[in-house]
Amino acid sequence: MAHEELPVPVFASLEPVYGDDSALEEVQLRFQGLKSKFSEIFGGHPEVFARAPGRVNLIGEHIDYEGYSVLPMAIRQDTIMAIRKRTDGEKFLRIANVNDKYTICTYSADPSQEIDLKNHKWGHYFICGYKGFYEYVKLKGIDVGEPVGLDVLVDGTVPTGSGLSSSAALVCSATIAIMAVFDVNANISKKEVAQLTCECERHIGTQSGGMDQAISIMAKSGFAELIDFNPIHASDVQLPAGGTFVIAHSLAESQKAVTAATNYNNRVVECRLAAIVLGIKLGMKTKEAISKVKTLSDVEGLCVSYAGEHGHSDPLFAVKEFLNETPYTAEEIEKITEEDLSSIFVNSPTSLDVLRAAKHFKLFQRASHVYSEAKRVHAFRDVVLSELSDEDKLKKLGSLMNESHHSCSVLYECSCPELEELVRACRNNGALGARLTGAGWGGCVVALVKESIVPQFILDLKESFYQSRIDRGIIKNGDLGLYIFASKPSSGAAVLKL
Ligand code: NG1
Repeated sequence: MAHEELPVPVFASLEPVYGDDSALEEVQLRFQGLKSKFSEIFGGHPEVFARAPGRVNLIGEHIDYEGYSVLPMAIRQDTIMAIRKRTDGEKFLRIANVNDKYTICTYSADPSQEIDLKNHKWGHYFICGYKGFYEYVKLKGIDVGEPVGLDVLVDGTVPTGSGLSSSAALVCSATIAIMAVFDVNANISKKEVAQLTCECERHIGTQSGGMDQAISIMAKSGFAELIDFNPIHASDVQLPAGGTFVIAHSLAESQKAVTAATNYNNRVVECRLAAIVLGIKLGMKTKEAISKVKTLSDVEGLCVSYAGEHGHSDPLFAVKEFLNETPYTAEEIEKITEEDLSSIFVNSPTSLDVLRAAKHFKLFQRASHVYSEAKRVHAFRDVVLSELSDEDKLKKLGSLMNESHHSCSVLYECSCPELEELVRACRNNGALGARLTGAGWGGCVVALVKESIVPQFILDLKESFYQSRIDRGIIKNGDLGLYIFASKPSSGAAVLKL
């Protein structure tokens, strides 16, 4: 059976998840710590544990929500969780964290509760999984009885606001912990869990695309994955020998949920508007375009046919022809759509927030990024599968990463000064390619570096980027390993019965 058709695995020891190298001891201590803190806070023992990793996206940024394939790999850093059902009739969810920075959050056990988006709390991510779980079992007609109280303790090592998907690691581990404690996980495929957890995370108010949850659930140790959507499908990508991905934090924290209206969701809305305008210009009836066209992939066929009529094959040909480079005002778009933007997005409160916050819409730039980035993902995979030598493959992959960064920075405008400085520093210190990874506006850079120079690369990057920040007290010298590290593709989510 295909890997993604299997359920999330259940293990009785840590080795199948973390391997048995020197780091295993550290993980064992972490789980022991989780157990003892659980009994300190709640008394007694957890019934089951769950873990879900963060990820680094190698290429394919801001295109998952447009329906295009992406190419991430899971990292070792993860969120682990201990959980137990209450048997005393108490109907509260108590979500605690081993890190005192995150104070205990208490919620009712009512799965239909609304998440208070205006008052952001870390525990909300657990509730995303909780609500999504109940929606799923209701839809599938699975009886899990009346809601009961839950005691939960979380320990996360994915740095937050870093573009490494700490939020998805938390949502995914919450969802599979809840599935495991209600004993329904054995009948649900990873593919379904990936789809479900993506829908779960949307409860936090970001219109996220599904890449992070898909890789967190479906990752395989040793492989990056090409993830396709609609339907979700993962194909293994074996990266060429001799190269290592180094992840480095720009130290600018990206607060995705808080800045959604001007950043992340703004881009989702701009892409939809670009797609609708293209649809209309390419001959769709206005009403039809507005109701049917959700993403740029929906009108790619029309763009390609138009390009074909003019001796081209690239959808960008239609973008250049039909979208203006100067930003559009809402009124200018409304002249084309013959409908108010607020009525187009009437069913999406988070999009209405975007419309209220936006001054103008850069349709040409966003569509150009999406179509070109989608092509780069396939070019990346084609290089990996090609007959080139490993050395030549690595060079080409590095160039594609550089092109991707340029597009994110100039066309999609999701970079920031710290990320730009760090990308430059990586390239100056010998990276074959470097780019922002994840949503951007802060967070991490991923650099492709020849394995033989990794230790020197890290030292040089410390000197050129981090030392001045250590001197200014922004980070501690001893914590540097949290902000810059090499990463191998690691394994996906698991349930642990220890
Ligand atoms: P991060 O970097 O984890 O915030 C976000 C989205 C992805 C994807 C990337 C940009 C969520 C949970 N994740 O990732 O789906 O769109 O941005 O490529 O919203």
